[in-house]
Amino acid sequence: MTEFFKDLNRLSYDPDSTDLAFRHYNPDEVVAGKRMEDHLRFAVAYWHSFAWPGGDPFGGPTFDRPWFDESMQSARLKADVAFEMFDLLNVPFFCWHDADIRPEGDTFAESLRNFQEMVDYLGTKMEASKTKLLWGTANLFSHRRFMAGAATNPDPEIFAWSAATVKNCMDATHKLGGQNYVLWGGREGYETLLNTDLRRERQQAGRFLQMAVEYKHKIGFKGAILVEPKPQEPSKHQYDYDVATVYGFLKEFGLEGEVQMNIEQGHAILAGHSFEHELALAASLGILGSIDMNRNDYQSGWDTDQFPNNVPEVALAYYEVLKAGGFTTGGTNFDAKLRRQSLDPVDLIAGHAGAMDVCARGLKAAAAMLEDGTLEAMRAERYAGWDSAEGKALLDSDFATIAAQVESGGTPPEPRSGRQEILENIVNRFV
Ligand code: XLS
Ligand code: NI
Ligand code: NI
Repeated sequence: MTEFFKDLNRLSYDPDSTDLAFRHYNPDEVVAGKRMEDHLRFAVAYWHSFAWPGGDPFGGPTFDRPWFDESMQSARLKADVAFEMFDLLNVPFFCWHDADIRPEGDTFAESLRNFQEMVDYLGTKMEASKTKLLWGTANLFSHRRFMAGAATNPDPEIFAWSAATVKNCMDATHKLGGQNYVLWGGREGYETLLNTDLRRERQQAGRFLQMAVEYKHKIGFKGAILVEPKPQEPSKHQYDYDVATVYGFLKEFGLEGEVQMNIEQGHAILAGHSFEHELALAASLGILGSIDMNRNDYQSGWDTDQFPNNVPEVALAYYEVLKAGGFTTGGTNFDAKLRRQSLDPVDLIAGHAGAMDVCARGLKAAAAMLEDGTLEAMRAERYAGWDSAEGKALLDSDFATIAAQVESGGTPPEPRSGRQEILENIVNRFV
């Protein structure tokens, strides 16, 4: 045990507790035919919890962690502390970027050596732990070399550097038994058209993603490749704006059967959508992979990456996940960071524990709404006309035939209530 969490004990399920405990998340409790842990598949994000120093645009680091120097010894201490937290929280998964787990070297080769050594170190830690790897990914946005993008960079050397980085991150994810590999488009976008060849950059991004898919098959990685859409920040215009945009992109490059989505609540909000919209759309397109369950401040217009704390919202999200059949390789990653005044180790535990409870409540509410069935029955009733013989025939017909029928018809159709308030009242019974 390191010094960091030494005063804290493993959290347990205790609905009456007024102390640090799970009051709603009970991993073994069966909800809709499955253990809660197997539904929710929680993951801790290594970067926000252990690598982020608490800076903002107006001030530097606020967190004082004993591993905040770029040495291998500190990287190992960080991993020791991370696995202690995974154990305290009893989480089944974690996620990393290469840059979170290893110190940057002076050359590519040196960074790679550090990375591979740390991947082996994580592998050893994982053998002694229940916590598995939900996904790995590459940080292709923090270092100044990526300031104009990675795959979409005007300089081919940066494309090559990025491809080599993703290749090694995919190898590492495969080696650690990762269930998915994620590509978030970091700075794959632009600031001004005045210096940007938009057409060329999209082609580069498409080819890059094809190469990732080709490499997945080459090494026999069985996990899913996931793209994480985001409309802005850091780039003013991001090519992977939202689920609909990315789907069009996948179609253009022939990847719609190969790549799924990692959908983040905060990114959906930035795109002007609700989280459940993005989830429902991805599910309807057959590309719902995994979720980043961290919310944004609704006023800031910024990706504030806060732990979820709104049960009704979370319930509607899990409702879509459950309707889609639940996660397969995916899970619930907390891509969330503490507020920068939350300095103490206990804040890290409380942030995650509270978020896990909120998700548990959301999941139970979603399962209850599905089991009750009223929402689905009312939706089905609303579209029942399309199940009739006439309704079915309509889509195989043509404008002229349809017009002839309508022109010779009798009474005009009567509009019917969409019953939104009644439906919202039904949801309110469960949350
Ligand atoms: C940033 C993204 C990032 C991805 C992983 O906004 O959410 O954290 O999840 O690169
Ligand atoms: Ni984000
Ligand atoms: Ni994310």
